[in-house]
Amino acid sequence: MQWSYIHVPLRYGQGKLGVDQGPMKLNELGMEKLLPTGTVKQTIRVLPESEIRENEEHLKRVDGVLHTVTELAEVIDSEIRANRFPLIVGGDHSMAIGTLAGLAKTGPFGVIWVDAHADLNTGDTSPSGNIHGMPLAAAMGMGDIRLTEVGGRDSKLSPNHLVYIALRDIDEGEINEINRLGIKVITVEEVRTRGVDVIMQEALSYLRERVDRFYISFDMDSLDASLVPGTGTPVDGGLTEVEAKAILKEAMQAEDLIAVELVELNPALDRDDMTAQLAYRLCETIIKSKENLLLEGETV
Ligand SMILES: [Mn+2]
Repeated sequence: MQWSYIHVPLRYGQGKLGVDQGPMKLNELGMEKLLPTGTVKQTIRVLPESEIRENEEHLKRVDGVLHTVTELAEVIDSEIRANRFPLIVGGDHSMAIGTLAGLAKTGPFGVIWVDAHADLNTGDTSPSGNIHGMPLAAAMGMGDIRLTEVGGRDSKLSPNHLVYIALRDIDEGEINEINRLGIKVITVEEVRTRGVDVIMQEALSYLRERVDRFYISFDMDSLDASLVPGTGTPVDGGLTEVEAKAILKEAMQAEDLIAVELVELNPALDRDDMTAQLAYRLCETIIKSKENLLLEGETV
């Protein structure tokens, strides 16, 4: 299996400076050494700020987001078709509009979304107008047509092909949608009381009853706020490092996993690189688990 390492230095999906520096920070910490020989590396283009024209209150910097996710969708499509395994690092979570659209071009798939937030807002329900809170709505065909039509008109994701893990800061409009659509949610409490092995087996069986492959999108704010000062919207009551690694390890060892994404590392907000170092260790777990370089029970 050949890896495809994709940088997405996008920050226009939210308002804070610095999240665009996440991918380069990981490189500084030594990502190049972790990547297996033969990995194909590329960086998705991002518009310079001087070229951003749109700043609609309900969809901020939408042209900046669209520019990058449209290209990312094409890249993901071609990498999957080339039989490579994408590791996509961001960047804010609006980039997932591109990942989801690109994967959809290659057929149906399931999603494990590890995040404090549901990212299920539309321009109409979002309190902030930040597009990083909208990727799953867009993929399900909800919201502004410019976002839902990235990578084609059809809906990219079915609500019952999605499992949330670590959700705990949900907007009212999102709660209504999760209930209406019947989306599966696994809380931090369940991860802790039932164990990662059990909840991951449950998540994977749920998806496998419906689709034959899946991807995992990991937002740094799924971790507890005390561990991740270097992310834009930290939330208390999140995952421990051990839990996060165990979730990633279980996912990476599944043969039907087709891509992994790590988002919302913001080095400008970080304290002594602690969030960046943690993100780096998660990448180490991601790569070594798939390459079978971890010993049984070891989580790096
Ligand atoms: Mn997110």
